Order: sequence, then C-alpha cells, then structure tokens
Amino acid sequence: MSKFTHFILFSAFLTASSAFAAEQREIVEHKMLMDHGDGHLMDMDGGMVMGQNKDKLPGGCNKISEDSEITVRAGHKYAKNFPGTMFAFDKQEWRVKPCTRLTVHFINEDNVRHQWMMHGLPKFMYDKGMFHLEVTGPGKISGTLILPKEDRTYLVHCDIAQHMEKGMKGQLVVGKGGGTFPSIPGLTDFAIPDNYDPTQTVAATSSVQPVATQPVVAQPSPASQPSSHTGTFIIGIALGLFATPFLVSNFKQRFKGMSSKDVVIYGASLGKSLFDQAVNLATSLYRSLKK
Ligand SMILES: [Cu+2]
Repeated sequence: MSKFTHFILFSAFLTASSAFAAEQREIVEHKMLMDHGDGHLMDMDGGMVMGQNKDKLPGGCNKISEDSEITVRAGHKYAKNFPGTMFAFDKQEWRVKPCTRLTVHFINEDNVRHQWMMHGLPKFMYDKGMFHLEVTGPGKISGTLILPKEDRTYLVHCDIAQHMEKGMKGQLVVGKGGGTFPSIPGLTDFAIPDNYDPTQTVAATSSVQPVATQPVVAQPSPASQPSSHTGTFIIGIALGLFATPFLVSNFKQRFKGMSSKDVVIYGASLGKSLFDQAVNLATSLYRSLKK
C-alpha cells in the first residue's frame, strides 16, 4: 500500500474511534449519598433517592418474601422502538411478588435529568406515596423499597416536564396486579390515539363526543352545515354556465365592423365594468339565498 493509502486509512480510524468515544459516555455511579432521614438521600451531583426503605414491613407483610434486583436503563435511544416518542425506559413493565424487597439500579444514559418515580404506595410509609430515583446523567443510582402485600399495578414514570408524555412511562406489577395504565409505549393503547388518515377525519369528528381538549370538534362538520366557501363556489359555477352564451352573442354584436384596435380599447373598459357587475350580482344573489 502507498503512503497515501496508509494516511487515508489512519485518518478514517481516528474519525471512527473518536465518534465511538463520543457515543460511549461514561456512566458515573452515585454512591456517596448524604442521608437526610426518612429515606431521603442525595448528593450534590444530581443524584437523589426518595422513599428508601430497607427494613420497615408494610402492613400485612409478616416477612420479606424475597430480595430482588432490577436494572432500569433510561434514555433517548430506547424511544427508537416506539414511533412518536422521545424518551423511554429500556423496559416498560416489571413484575415482583408481594412483600418483595426490591432494589432498583437506575442508569440514565442521557445528558439530561431522568427519574424512575413510582406512585400509589401507602402514604404512612412512603412520603406522598412515592418511591423516587433521580439522576442527572449520564449516571447510575440505586435505591431499595419494600412492596406492600396487595396485588396492584403501580405507575412508574419520569416526572421531568414532558418526559412521560414523550414516552418515559412504565408499570410495576405486584403479584397479580390490578388494572393497567394507558399510553405505556408498546404495552397499552394511547389515551388519545393519533389519526393520520385524512379520509377518517369526518367520521371521527361525527362519532366522537365533543371534548374540550380536541379543537377539531369545535369546528362545524361539513355534513351538518355547508360552509360559505361551498355556497359561493356553487353560485360562481351557475353564473358562469348561464352567462357565457349570453356574453358570447352580446360581444359578437358589439364588435361587428370595429377595427382590432377599437376592440381592445372597448374590451378593456367593458371588462372592468362587467367584472364589477358580476361581483355585485354574485354578492346580492348569495345574500338572498342565505336568508
Ligand atoms: Cu426523564
């Protein structure tokens, strides 16, 4: 190989390896957390655990049924699996037995803040019924809680503005669970389904009950009330059909014996007055029809 070929190959290698290094951002593990009491731990680098509970048994649990660990990854790249989303967890559902002591290792692979926030826990044990892991990424944080005895499905989401709406949502099922949540990517139907089919818009508008949050319903549907544009259009076509033969014979008579120059001058002035008359006629006709 020539020196030049070597140079090209070496440059290509450098470019590829630096791009790879940029993709593989280092995950910082947040281990040195300050304990603020009541299960609230945090550090000064964007790591936080709320609702940590390693030993208090929820009512109905005589003992810890089992120790379990899950690793949850959060990041923009996991949204690729779900069209229309921007953020996601690597999984959308986790299942544990009642009275499990669960340790969650939460890895945020993005350069922004993400959370793994659980709702609906008994409030006498967990402040606001929440267990909450948060890390400004890229980083890893771990926390532990003990789940109640009841079969129940708990909402898990990231509470940073718009992250849940854009896909970062899941559910933790204890035992047999109880119900499910809408709009969990790949798992449950969206609460408000997207409709990209223009032919279905009319049907959807007439069948769906009016909802304040759907502005499309506020417009009158074409079937129940013809729009003013349609009315004007029909009058225009009718005028054109009736007026054309009349105008043609009229012009033939007027232009008899005139030179071409005279025709142009006459036509220009006639054109304007005809146009004005047509507009007046159409307007009055439309008004009378509308009454
Ligand atoms: Cu987030």
